Amino acid sequence: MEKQSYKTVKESVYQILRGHGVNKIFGNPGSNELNFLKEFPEDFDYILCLHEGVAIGMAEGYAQASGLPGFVNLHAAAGTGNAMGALSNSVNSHAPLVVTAGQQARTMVYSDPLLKNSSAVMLPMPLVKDSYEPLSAQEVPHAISRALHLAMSPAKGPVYVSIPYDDWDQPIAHDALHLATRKVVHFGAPSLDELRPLLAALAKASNPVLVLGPEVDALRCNRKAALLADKLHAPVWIAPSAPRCPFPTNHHCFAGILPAGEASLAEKLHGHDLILVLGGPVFRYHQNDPGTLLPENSQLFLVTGDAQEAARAPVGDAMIANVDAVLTCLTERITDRAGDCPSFRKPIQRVEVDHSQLESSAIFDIVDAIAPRNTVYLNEATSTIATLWERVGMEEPGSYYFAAAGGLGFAMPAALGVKLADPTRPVVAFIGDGSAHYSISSLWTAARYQIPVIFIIINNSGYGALKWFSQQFKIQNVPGIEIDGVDFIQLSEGYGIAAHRVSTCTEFSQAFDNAIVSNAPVLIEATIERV
Ligand code: TZD
Repeated sequence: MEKQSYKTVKESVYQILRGHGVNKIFGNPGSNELNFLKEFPEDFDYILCLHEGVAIGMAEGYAQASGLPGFVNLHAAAGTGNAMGALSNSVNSHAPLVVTAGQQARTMVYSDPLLKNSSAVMLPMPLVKDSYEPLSAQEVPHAISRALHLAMSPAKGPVYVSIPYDDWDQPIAHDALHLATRKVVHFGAPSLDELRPLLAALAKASNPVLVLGPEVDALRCNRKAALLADKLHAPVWIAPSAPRCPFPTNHHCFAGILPAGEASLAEKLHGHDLILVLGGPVFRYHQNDPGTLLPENSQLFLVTGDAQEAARAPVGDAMIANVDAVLTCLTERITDRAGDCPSFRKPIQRVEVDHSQLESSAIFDIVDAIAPRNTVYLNEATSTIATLWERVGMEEPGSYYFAAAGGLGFAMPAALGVKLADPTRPVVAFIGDGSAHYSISSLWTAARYQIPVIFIIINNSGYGALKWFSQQFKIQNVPGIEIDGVDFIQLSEGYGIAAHRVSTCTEFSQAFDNAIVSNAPVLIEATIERV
């Protein structure tokens, strides 16, 4: 029995996927992929995405929220090309993806046929951790097994494998049988001796500050970070350009999200003698705002599981280690500072919910008041990011996802992947009327598989973030930043999703309330003033 189920390359690859907990394949197939999909096993789901960027975004959301690898099935060079924008986010967010693409048959490639992926290994570089095309059919199971282990090892990331389609029905090599049960584990906890310099620096610091990056949330050690902040009486900032929320935003130590410019960031950290950065880059800037990297008289210490991030940091000492393990040790060893921990949270003036015209702050206040506390948020209404961080409480680990390289088209599919990974948590995606178009066909996948995500299109009739940047740059009359004449209700209904247009606070509040109880995919178009 056992032997029969491992007879072909294809059967052994499905068995390897089962060994890694993979039972969902996100993809958009072509003729090169059909051999892999024929007699599709009953214990797997094929999630059809109508564009490859959607397949990658959805696999990324699924992988980040489930902790399992995301497996993607693309079509040759054209499918890979369409996926590249989305891959730029995945490589930056350290999403553990195995991205496969069908290659033409080995027996045909010599003649440069249609659908040959020439230089397949080079194509997705540098947006993957590794890229490979097996040299024989018998190597395919090993290539997939290696890709899965590599994608899941720190620092995690996407791995690409190109597979000729006549490989799938070939017999396997006998030693492929071992691959489905192989385990690769990673520890990376420093010894107490190795941590002593950091412990001593923290004990000596008179005014320490914590800056948290996405690894804290990925390792689900947000509450340990809160405990450490409490013990140190330290404010907690989220590292700039945050793709995740590593700290409960309703906690009294939460100071906010750091600005993404050198001078403005250093100004926020002014007065702190020790800056401890946990699990993120130092720093991911966006605005060109030259200045000193750190305030005067302060020392920076970075703890990260990513050797590249440690090496790249332009300032401060770094330790490459598992951030969760380091937090465990620090919280056990650090003694509480005397007195009560002060509050660093800024108070918020909430918007009155009445018949007045909606604005983005009202949208976030209403959502915050109605949504259950464990709701997961995604934001791609790019001019509203700071407002969301101020107004929406995010308490549990895994409460927020944002495109890690800023590539639009991430939030709609990622929301679907997040919901598939954990159907018990409500998922709300705020999408700009500009961003919506990069992955609009996500709506079809939401309808087809009945994935109950709430999409809120914040419609300000244009590229609001670019208008803000043009003001900063003092550039006038920029073409190409106004969008008019899109009917999101018709688009949404055309893809099979119920949709409602609202423009006042009370209308939005009612529509959102209904959406939360409906447990069905829904789109709310919230029209706000043109920016
Ligand atoms: N293309 C891609 C794939 N990613 C990008 N980040 C951009 C273009 C450039 N871009 C931004 O960085 S923000 C933005 C663009 C076009 C405007 C998005 O407009 P929106 O949201 O309507 O979605 P706001 O709130 O009006 O900014």
